[in-house]
Amino acid sequence: MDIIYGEKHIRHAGRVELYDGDLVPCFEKPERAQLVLDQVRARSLGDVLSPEAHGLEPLRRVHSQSYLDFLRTAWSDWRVVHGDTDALPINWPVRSLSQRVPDSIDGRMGFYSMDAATPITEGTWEAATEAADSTLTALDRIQSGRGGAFALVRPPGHHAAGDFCGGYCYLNNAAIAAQSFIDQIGDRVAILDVDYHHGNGTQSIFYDRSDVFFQSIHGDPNQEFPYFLGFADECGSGEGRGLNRNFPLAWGTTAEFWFEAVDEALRGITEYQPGLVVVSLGVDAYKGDPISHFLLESTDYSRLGERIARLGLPVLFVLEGGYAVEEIGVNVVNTLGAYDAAAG
Ligand code: OKP
Ligand code: ZN
Repeated sequence: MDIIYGEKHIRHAGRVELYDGDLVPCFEKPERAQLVLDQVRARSLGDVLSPEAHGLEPLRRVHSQSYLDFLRTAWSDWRVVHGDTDALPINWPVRSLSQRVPDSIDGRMGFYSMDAATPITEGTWEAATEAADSTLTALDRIQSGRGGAFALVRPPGHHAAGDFCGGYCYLNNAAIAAQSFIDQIGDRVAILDVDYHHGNGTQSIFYDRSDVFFQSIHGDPNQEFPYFLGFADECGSGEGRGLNRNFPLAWGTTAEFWFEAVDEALRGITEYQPGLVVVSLGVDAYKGDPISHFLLESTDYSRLGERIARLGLPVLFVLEGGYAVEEIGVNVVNTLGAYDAAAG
């Protein structure tokens, strides 16, 4: 399959995130994408192509203009006040607080974010927009009949909602591509999110929509980030009722139970008959992941790719999380290689 990879992601390299009460080096770092690229090349997965610019319009279809304006200007506004450090929020407009947008950059950091693990740096806007462009370029390749495609991107996207960043995510790459497909083709999209964390951003963007079927398999939000979305009783609303499905699983979940959820989700996709499947491919359900608590083996990712191929549908794979840098490339390419082999 075609792999889309751009180098601007290197410009997004946050220094620290707030983690278990400490400021620690960011888990979501440039090395991740480089190690995936190494494996893509080592195993000759396919042609590695550069992203093509698609402009801001596809981003506007998913994110609010005010959020995009914030993201584009946040670091330079922050720099004026705080100097040459990464921008991090520290206060959020919860419950009884006002939902008006404050003037100050500190206030806006909290307004447009959900956690203190998602720093905005000098290169964040460039990297995030390039990731969206890569994902849209991967979609173009699929539409020109090239089979599956892989957007090898960072920063990831599935926690980013219409108007906030969080969970290392700024622009929702998977949602932007799904919406672009709908705008161009008018057919339905199924999104399967296998990242260890619930894809709260993607869920919220399409929650009331009948043209996008979102399913996520993840750590139970009673135990795990993002804590405030991803429960099993979130089924979609209005026209989207029945087209949102969550599979929250406990810490310690092994492949046996994880694949029960995968198979159930794949049955749902077959029934829905979409024109495109987008896979939010985080590989942090892997047993060696430093911030996660599932127990998948590297070989399980080959099983995943094979099962996805059996759908017989065009599939756009988008990289999300995965922090065990030794194995992230192996796990990703196991998935994609097995998909290619089984899809023929
Ligand atoms: C991003 B992606 C829990 C800390 C959680 C944020 C995790 C973001 C994951 N102790 N910090 O879905 O891989
Ligand atoms: Zn994750």
